[in-house]
Amino acid sequence: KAATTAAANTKKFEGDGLPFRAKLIGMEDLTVDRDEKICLDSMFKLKAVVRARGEHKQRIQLNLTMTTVKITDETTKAQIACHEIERISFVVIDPRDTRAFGYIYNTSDDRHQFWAIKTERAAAATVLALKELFELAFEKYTNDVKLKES
Ligand code: I3P
Repeated sequence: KAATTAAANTKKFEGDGLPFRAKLIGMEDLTVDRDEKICLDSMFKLKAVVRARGEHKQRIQLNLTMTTVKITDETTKAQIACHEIERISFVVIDPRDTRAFGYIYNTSDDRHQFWAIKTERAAAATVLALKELFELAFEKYTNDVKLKES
């Protein structure tokens, strides 16, 4: 039964994955791979940078697939980033803005990039979908381990 439920849950992440319209607030390297306060400080700083510039934020599309978060430019469709789920170590919701969230992506050369994103709708929907992906990935990992052991 549990397996059937998990399979049904994976459907929406197949192919191009689950899409979300959003805007890119900004990105910067942090010194840690998880810390709510450091992430929120970064979020406010990146928002201030956007305000100071006085330019529109870049419109993007997020696609959540089984293994990655893909970020593309909404207008040109050019790929901006492709983040493997297993390299995302922390997700944060902006308590002052229901449409903003961010996450830390750990690069292969061990940098901790914080990506700050403004979603078109409630950020909680995107964060919940991300959480589902983490759970599915963990489930798959534990099942693979069990298979190897049996
Ligand atoms: C816009 C307003 C929008 C914002 C937009 C601003 O300012 O704050 O809410 O979109 O950002 O330009 P104004 O009211 O002065 O037109 P988000 O809520 O999606 O951030 P943008 O220009 O970066 O798209």
